[in-house]
Amino acid sequence: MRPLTGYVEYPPDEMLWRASEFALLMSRRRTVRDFSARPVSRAVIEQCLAAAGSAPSGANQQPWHFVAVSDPALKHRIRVAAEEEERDFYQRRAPDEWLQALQPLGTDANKPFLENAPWLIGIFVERMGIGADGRKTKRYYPDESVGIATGLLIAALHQAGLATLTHTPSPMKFLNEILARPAQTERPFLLLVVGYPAAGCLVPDIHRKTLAEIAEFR
Ligand code: IYR
Repeated sequence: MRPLTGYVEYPPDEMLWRASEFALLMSRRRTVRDFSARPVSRAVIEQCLAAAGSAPSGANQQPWHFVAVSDPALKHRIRVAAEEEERDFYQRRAPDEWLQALQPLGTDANKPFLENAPWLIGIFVERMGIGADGRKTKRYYPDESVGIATGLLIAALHQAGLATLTHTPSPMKFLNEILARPAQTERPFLLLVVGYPAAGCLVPDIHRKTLAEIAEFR
């Protein structure tokens, strides 16, 4: 154990102001599906990944791995593989109820953003470790941990002025192969598309639940 350092306390009025400012900032985040090809520097992505890596995790195992892809050839391979799965999803696998739920979002099997956007971040969950003796070691709450890290990553990218799309091609096993991640220990969690919104980008006219709808106080 060592003393807590780095903690900052704010006076109550400043605390409320900071909380409100952050809520306002995050209320401006929108998922975007139409990306500009404008490049984004690797340094920005690195800092946002560093923020993601600050997430709390089960037994501090930090069971996440991020693969940031800007290489056009790799992005092309990911697009081809994802669209193949998505065609099967939209044409065969998806139940009507699911397709109806997706209708307001206007999604389909075409995923041009997987090539247009400057960065794709493949996020993997380390489901187990391999000990020095080669035996499997347990991971605790890996999905919760990687979910929290992903939330921090999306918030960091948003506050840097970048748009994201949380993309979940299903199934996404192909990401292990294309991004050369060990399938025995890691499972793809999701693919985050990152960049600037395209000029004239449209978003679905959907609304967030109110505070009263999502929370209560007792
Ligand atoms: N993976 C598909 C379908 C899809 C599923 C959900 I749940 C969404 O919120 C959006 C899309 C796709 O990416 O199109």
